[in-house]
Amino acid sequence: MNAFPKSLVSIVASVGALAVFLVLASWFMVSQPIGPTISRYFYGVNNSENFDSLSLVNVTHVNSSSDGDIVEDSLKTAVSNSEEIVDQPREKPGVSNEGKVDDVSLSANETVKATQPNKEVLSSASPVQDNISKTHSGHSDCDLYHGQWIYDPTGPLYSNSCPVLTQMQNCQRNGRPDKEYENWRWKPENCDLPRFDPKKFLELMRGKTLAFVGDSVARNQMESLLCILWQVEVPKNRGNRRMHRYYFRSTSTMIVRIWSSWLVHNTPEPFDFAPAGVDKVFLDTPDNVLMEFVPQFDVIVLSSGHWFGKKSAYIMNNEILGGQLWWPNKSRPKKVNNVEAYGISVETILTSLGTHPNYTGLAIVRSYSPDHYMGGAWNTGGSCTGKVKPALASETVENGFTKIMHSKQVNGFNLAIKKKTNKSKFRLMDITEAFSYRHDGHPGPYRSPEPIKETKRGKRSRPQDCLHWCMPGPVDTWNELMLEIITREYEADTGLL
Ligand SMILES: *[C@@H]1O[C@H](CO)[C@@H](O)[C@H](O)[C@H]1NC(C)=O
Ligand SMILES: *[C@@H]1O[C@H](CO)[C@@H](O)[C@H](O)[C@H]1NC(C)=O
Ligand SMILES: *[C@@H]1O[C@H](CO)[C@@H](O)[C@H](O)[C@H]1NC(C)=O
Ligand SMILES: *[C@@H]1O[C@H](CO)[C@@H](O)[C@H](O)[C@H]1NC(C)=O
Ligand SMILES: *[C@@H]1O[C@H](CO)[C@@H](O)[C@H](O)[C@H]1NC(C)=O
Ligand SMILES: *[C@@H]1O[C@H](CO)[C@@H](O)[C@H](O)[C@H]1NC(C)=O
Ligand SMILES: CC(=O)N[C@H]1CO[C@H](CO)[C@@H](O)[C@@H]1O
Repeated sequence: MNAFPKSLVSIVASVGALAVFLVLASWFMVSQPIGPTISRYFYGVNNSENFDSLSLVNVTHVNSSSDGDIVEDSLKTAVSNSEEIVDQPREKPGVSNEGKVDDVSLSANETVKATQPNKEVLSSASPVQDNISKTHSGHSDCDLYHGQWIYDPTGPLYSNSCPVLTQMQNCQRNGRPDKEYENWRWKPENCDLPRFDPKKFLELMRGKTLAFVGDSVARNQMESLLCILWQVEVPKNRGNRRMHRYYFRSTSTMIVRIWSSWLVHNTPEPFDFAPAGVDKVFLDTPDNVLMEFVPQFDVIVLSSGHWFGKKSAYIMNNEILGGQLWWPNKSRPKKVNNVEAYGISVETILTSLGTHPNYTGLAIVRSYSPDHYMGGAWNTGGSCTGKVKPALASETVENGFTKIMHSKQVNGFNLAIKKKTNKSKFRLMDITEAFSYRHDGHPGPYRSPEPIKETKRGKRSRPQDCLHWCMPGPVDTWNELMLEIITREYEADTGLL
């Protein structure tokens, strides 16, 4: 067990099976009206060597979503897909586990594609991008998501003294000795991605509201954006019980964050044969808190994925169709595993946005964020220590789990586009490939001010964070991509191209 400085711990309960590590977290909150409680922990099953299947998750809701946000956050790691993978041969850590998906009986036709994630990723992503770019002209056609990381001595967009920066992502303050990871810029093949211009962003978002909705990785991006904007204006904290809100008075711009682990409805309450202690995730029902506020949001950035590693029951049509790390009756056919569940959840939330009578905004789906645990899983000494530069293409290790999650997400996105009826717009911010190179961008052991204890490898060591992103760091690029998407959208609309 670990103890972090500023924080606290609390919670957690649990139940179930396997090992639960309670890790504390610290949270740095600027004048939040209601002090959120944050708990963080890693937990997961023993799925040792197969780091491919690692995913991170966690959790927390302080109080249920019905009373709001008190969003808390926690980081937990769980081995994903584990039920399907646990029996896999250990000697092939680099081999993707998509084959396992086949073991699950799948009812939907689309699931068949799971066996060919590589092709699916490429082929399904491209058409979306093609379509999008048709609405633009000139430089706006440029594909932002294929390219390379180039060294840029200009340095980061803000310093780590930013007041909203969570301790766990403040790698420099936690003693990380190298700093070069802050100085790489993403260079799309055929154009340049402009350095973030905070004034331009606020001007574009004049009178508008941008909402980050999702998990702790959504928080990571939101804090990056706030730190960037902080350089030109200190916002007013207008958070309330249901959401974090920061208001920029100069342009009447609101930046909001809503916690939503899966983006769809979920509850810990017992349901049918699923007891308390396993989360019930209603894959065909959108998160009602998000949907309540949707009409107020001009831009929504959706972030999800890693919670599909958490122990859960998956429900559709009020029937339990599958589960993750939970399936008590082996003779009952399991129709939905966590990978399928992810794709379905993406389709559900986007379809709800795209058919909402009053939603006219832009929904940006941030694609699955890759993690980089090497030499083990998060809970068996997996590490990203010592990575100080982006990987070369030749060095990247294929992560089968990331690949299939990405393909399911893209598939859900494409299916939802087909069902759209209102004036909203959907854009896929496809960062997965670019960020697969950034094994150097995670806190690793420097997720707390006592990293020494964490640098030793081995099963006894404290888990590293090779999932979230240091700030400043590569995650800032997500906001540059987001600004580029918004720019293209708004400038196209107003004919300013
Ligand atoms: C987890 O690891 C422990 C110790 O190695 C072992 O006793 C236990 O059976 C494992 N559990 C699973 C689910 O593999
Ligand atoms: C939720 O909030 C209520 C009232 O605010 C409080 O009594 C309760 O303990 C909270 N539950 C949790 C799990 O924090
Ligand atoms: C699968 O697709 C085939 C042909 O496309 C169709 O006939 C069949 O009904 C589909 N099955 C399901 C479960 O959707
Ligand atoms: C993609 O573009 C094609 C041809 O321009 C169009 O028919 C189709 O409806 C578009 N799809 C989407 C999702 O916009
Ligand atoms: C397990 O599932 C099978 C098939 O659905 C069912 O026949 C059986 O009664 C279930 N057993 C229990 C203990 O629920
Ligand atoms: C949409 O807006 C109208 C008019 O304000 C309102 O009556 C209706 O309830 C809204 N519908 C939803 C689903 O929010
Ligand atoms: C502006 C617009 O097209 N709104 C439509 C959005 O979708 C809902 C539900 O399908 C329609 O009722 C709206 O007219």
